[in-house]
Amino acid sequence: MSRLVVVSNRVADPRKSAAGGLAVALGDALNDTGGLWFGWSGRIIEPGQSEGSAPQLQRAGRVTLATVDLSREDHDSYYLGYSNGVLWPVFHYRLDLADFDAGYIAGYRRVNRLFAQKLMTLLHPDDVIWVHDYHLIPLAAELRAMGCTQRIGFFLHIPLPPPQMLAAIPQHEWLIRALFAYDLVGFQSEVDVQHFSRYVRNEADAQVLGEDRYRAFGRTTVAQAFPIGIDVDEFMRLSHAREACETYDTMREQYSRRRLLIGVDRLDYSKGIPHRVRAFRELLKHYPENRNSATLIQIASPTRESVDAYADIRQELEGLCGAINGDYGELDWMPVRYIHRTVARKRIPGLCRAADVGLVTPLRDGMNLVAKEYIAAQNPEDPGVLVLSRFAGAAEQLKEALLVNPYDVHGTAEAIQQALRMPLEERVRRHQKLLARIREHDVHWWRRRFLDTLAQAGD
Ligand code: ADQ
Repeated sequence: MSRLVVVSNRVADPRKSAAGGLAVALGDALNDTGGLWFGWSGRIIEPGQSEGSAPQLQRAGRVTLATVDLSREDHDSYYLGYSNGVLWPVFHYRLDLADFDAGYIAGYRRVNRLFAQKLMTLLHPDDVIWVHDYHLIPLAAELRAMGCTQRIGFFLHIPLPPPQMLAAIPQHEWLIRALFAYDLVGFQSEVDVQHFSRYVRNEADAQVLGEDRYRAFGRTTVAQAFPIGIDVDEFMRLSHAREACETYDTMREQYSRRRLLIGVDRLDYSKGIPHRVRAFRELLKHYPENRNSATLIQIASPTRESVDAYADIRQELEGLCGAINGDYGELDWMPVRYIHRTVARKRIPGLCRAADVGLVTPLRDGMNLVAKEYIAAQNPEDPGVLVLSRFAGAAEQLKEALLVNPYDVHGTAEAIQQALRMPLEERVRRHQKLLARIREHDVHWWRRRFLDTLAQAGD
């Protein structure tokens, strides 16, 4: 059997917990198969310090972690600059937040070349290489230029925007051309595939060869949707473990007479957290029965804090939560509990199970795993209700959630009220369907389908 080589910006010990969808999903996938996981070590070499030349290798169970360090300059232009200052906002439809500094692209190219050079020294002839996410779009093109002939697949964890929006990136054509160096390109949702297909037909005169095969730039690739899932069984096991049960009991005890709503996200502007908090304020305003009762717990883990847009959203959110607590709070009740921290992974299922309503309302999201975790954590005999943004990739699958437009603050408040009042029978019916769906398309299914398709692509 060929060895699986996973490449992503960061690697993480798959035996430890992580906040971030990619780390969680890849950790689960690699734990099953074993293999090599290659990426940045998280270390930055300051000017004057010397860089190690060979990748650092470390064993983590069945997985070998191979990491390289980055210089300060490369980190700033590749990671903060091009990846998170250009690609992340534009791919999340936020041209207004993009910082098109012409200097970033050189660093992005340099780091992709560096990754390719270092990875080449570790490859075996029959390896299958699986590259992840927007940081590494040109990696296969670099590897091919160095003579790599192994099968290479790419999976984009974030959305692909419509062609007109993609075209705002000065290097858009170069980026899409680079995707054709892969044998298979995977997206989260059908909408993303449609955007890819429209882009390559209109901007690159691509021929569509059938069976999701596209020919352009003198190469053929296959593009398909592979909606990522969670490890449902593992998450359920976690739900019944001591930490989750403790968290559940504490929450239910503290909020015994109250209704609980939960949001768990990285503090990212794509997640729509301020819109969600405004919707909650609207709920308190229009449905006074929820005052002194409904409590929103919003957990938002710190992320990318040295990018300006992230500092702005943090300030906005702190102001909003403070204002709502000031306007509606009582001596013994605060409407919003905002926690700017990463919660231990083992506690998340307990929190989700204790919540009557799960709020997953991103303005745009590739998939959103929290939506699936919320479903997996529920008590099937008395489940909570998922309120889900129609702009999350997950909405293509999770039709029995209450789907909302997160920009419509009033409409979202109405959906929350509907969730809080939903009769048990309807909650159970919806939950059963949602659970069946996330079980069928779990993380193991996702990995198998991607790797099986990659094995056949290019034949
Ligand atoms: P993310 O944007 O990181 O992932 P998401 O899919 O929601 O988003 O995954 C977040 C993961 O981190 C979940 O497992 C969640 O439990 C955990 N997490 C989030 N906030 C946390 C907190 N405060 N404390 C502890 N844990 C926390 C990207 C894309 C998504 C896509 C995934 C996987 O943006 O659209 O679903 O990759 O492909």
